[in-house]
Amino acid sequence: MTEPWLWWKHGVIYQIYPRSFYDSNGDGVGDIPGIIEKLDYITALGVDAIWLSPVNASPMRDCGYDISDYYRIDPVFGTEADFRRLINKAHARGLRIVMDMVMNHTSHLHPWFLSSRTTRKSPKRDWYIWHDGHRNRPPNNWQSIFGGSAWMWDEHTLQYFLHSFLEEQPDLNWRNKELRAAMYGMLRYWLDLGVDGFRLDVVNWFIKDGRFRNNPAIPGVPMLQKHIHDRNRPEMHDIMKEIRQVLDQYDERMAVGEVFTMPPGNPSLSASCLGDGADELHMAFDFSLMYRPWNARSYYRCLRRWDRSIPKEGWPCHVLSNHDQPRGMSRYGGGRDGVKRAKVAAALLLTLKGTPFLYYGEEIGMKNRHVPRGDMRDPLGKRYWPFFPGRDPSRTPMQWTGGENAGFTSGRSWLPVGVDYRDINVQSQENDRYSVYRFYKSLLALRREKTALHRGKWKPALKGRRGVLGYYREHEKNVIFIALNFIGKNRKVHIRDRGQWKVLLSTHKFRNTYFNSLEFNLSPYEATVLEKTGPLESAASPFPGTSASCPTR
Ligand code: ISL
Repeated sequence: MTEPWLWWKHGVIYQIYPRSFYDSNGDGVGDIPGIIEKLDYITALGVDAIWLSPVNASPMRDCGYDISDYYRIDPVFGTEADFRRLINKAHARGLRIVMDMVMNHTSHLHPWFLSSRTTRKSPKRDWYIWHDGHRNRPPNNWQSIFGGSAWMWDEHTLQYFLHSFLEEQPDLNWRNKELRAAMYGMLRYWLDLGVDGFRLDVVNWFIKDGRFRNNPAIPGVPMLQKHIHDRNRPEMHDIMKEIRQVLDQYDERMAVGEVFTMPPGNPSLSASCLGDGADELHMAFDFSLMYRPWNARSYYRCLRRWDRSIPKEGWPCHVLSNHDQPRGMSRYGGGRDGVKRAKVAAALLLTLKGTPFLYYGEEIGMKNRHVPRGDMRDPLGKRYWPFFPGRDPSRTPMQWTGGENAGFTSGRSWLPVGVDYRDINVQSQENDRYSVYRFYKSLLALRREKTALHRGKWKPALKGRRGVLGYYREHEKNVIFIALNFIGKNRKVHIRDRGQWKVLLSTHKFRNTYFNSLEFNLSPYEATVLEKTGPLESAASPFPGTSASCPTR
């Protein structure tokens, strides 16, 4: 029997970086009322849920990934009433809301930490990770991902505390049962309010080695270490099980884990966070594709590895861009070929087996923007300039129009808008049927319409040799074939698969709409989606971004 439609499994999730989506009050920072104003846009795009990067109260040392009150909404984004309004209005449109929960650490200004650091006898002392160290030296060699030792000396109580990120982000002690209970209570608060799910920040870092052993060095790579004792501990699975139990007390709620490793992309570790497929997280990110060069073979290998890692009852998800990484469009090289590659990437993301995550602006092919030092907001950029530009370049405001500030704000925008906003913006792309936006929209509609695309099996057929990736998606009688040409040369698809094949959607104009076998030519950077059909119907001539079954106009 066909499983009922599940929003997080069969739908598509759209990540919003709230500071940069839409500013409703002219203070230069995006806000929740701004997201509410754009709900029609989000619904029309055709996604099923939105994930908001953190909106909780925060001193913003790490742009909200340093929470000082889990129960409040930061005034920069609006009020608790605004957030409730967002939930209600989104739900009225059939859109789900996913909150970003940062529970590995809090802000150094969270009352728990303020209490924890007042005296060693504080009831909150053990909610964080404190240690005497060894003869004026930190307890061990653990390094913060943001640079330097992960231990900070506290003059007042004469102990070190752990911070895997900034020193303004002290790590919580998940071995403490009271802390766990407080966290689960907090999750319940938001679930009771109607939140549909959580993206769990660095979920693989929650538990640290109880004996504080040193991490081994990486031979030949000075300064770096294998993080085996401060991350990826086996005990993390108990926490994921407990989180799942909290969610399972509600209907259709979801948790997706950010599993961040160095080097990035560890599919088996990510997949392990799904447990047996039903007892830990619903989904976990694997970032392998984001770090791959634009190469069909290399993409195929990543996808195969990811597919094989997922437990039988588990469900994968896929992501090409987020607020920490350079935007896909910039990785694909920008320019004319960049746009073509972005469409191939879109077709890939939206036709794979597993939940796709889109990052705001990806649907119009937004690029990274160089952010001058004086405008930088990301602490990483400030710390590592000029060697690393930080993460601001992929967090610039959504480009709505070709007007002032790209239509994002009437004030002075918190980060400069992309230099290309006059050419690349929602308004112009809505009216251009060849645009990246229109292609995404068609793909999203098609994915929703075709059961094979949102639930079917994934069966690779062309494994990236000579630049072409081809795979089937199959669900009961619905059979779909996707052909993706990653390179700027003509290629042939030659698979003897008898039957009638109908082109549903393509980046290119097709002379025929129907084929008797999977034998056809692919133009440079062409992405085409075909469906196995019954007898020949009259051949319509498709054009980019459209299909007979999913017209865009
Ligand atoms: O952003 C990174 C490097 O460019 C990553 O190393 C990042 O720190 C890692 O993906 C963990 O990210 C998450 O937790 C951080 C926060 O700064 C990120 O924005 C968040 O996505 C600390 O909460």
